[in-house]
Amino acid sequence: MRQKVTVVGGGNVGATTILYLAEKNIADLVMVDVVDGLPQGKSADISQAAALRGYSVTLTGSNDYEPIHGSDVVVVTAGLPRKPGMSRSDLLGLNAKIVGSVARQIKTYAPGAIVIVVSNPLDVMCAVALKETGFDSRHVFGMAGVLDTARFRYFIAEALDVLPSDVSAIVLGGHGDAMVPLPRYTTVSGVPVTELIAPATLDAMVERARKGGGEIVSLLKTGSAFYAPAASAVQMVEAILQDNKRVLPCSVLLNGQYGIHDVFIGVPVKLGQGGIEQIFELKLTDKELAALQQSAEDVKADMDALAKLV
Ligand code: A3D
Repeated sequence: MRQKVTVVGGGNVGATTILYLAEKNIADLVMVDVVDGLPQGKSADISQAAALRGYSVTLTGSNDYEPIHGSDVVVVTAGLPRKPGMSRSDLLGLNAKIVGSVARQIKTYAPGAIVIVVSNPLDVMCAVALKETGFDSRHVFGMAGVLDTARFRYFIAEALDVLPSDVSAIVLGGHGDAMVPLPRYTTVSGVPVTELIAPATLDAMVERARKGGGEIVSLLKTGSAFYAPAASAVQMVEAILQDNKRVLPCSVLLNGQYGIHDVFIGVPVKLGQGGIEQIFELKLTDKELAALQQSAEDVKADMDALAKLV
């Protein structure tokens, strides 16, 4: 039997995730959205490209959750995106309501699923999804580090005029401007990037990676990035479905690792059929650790702010 993936939210990120997944031809797909006709229309449109793009998976669009039954993975992209001038934290109250209601439906209709959260503010929405599903924390986590890392890798590749996939990097921390790219762990086919790029230039790239999401928001004006976010979510889905044990940065619940407790934050993990199969604890410098812990404090502040809203 073919595996099954549901994407909740059929907007920019959700529909692009479905399209990229269809092109991988690895799972039957369900798109759920509250807007009448939207998931049905987009699913039909993507289905009708099958003969041209060469995929054979089935696509179902729905406003209710019955069709998600038996999903192996559910990707949650439901919620409002940022507009210019907004921080991700500005989305807190509205998106918490949306993600909470989606999580309760997942619990009812797909209790065996692994849940990948994409909605912002990412790390707090992971906590909402974990609470409302009641799932094992190895089965609820967030996509942010893969995207933040992809941006950093691209900026480095662009500067060095090398293949972006040859750049290997790690970005730790919450999905916000305090995220922690680690040049010390960044290489180009094994060559430390610190030997290839001057420190000041590298610092500027770190800063650009931190603000990468905002850069796209200010260009688009009506929403936020979606091609690279969707590609990032698809890489995580593929790692789970194919059980290929990829080491990727994901937002996961920490219970003492890096001196951080009860907070979702981005760290490198092993991703496979069991979800988060291992959390890697890197040896950080005092400065890097302080930056990661500060980023965790920012996530905690958002969680406290949310607790006061509800
Ligand atoms: P958008 O194109 O507006 O799509 C959101 C979709 O969610 C719309 O089609 C809505 O109808 C739908 N929706 C709203 N409420 C519900 C609900 N209760 N159930 C089902 N569907 C619902 O936004 P987008 O796709 O650009 O972004 C989606 C979310 O992802 C936003 O919160 C973004 O901030 C977030 N996002 C996160 C990242 C990360 O790296 C973490 C990157 C890009 C976007």
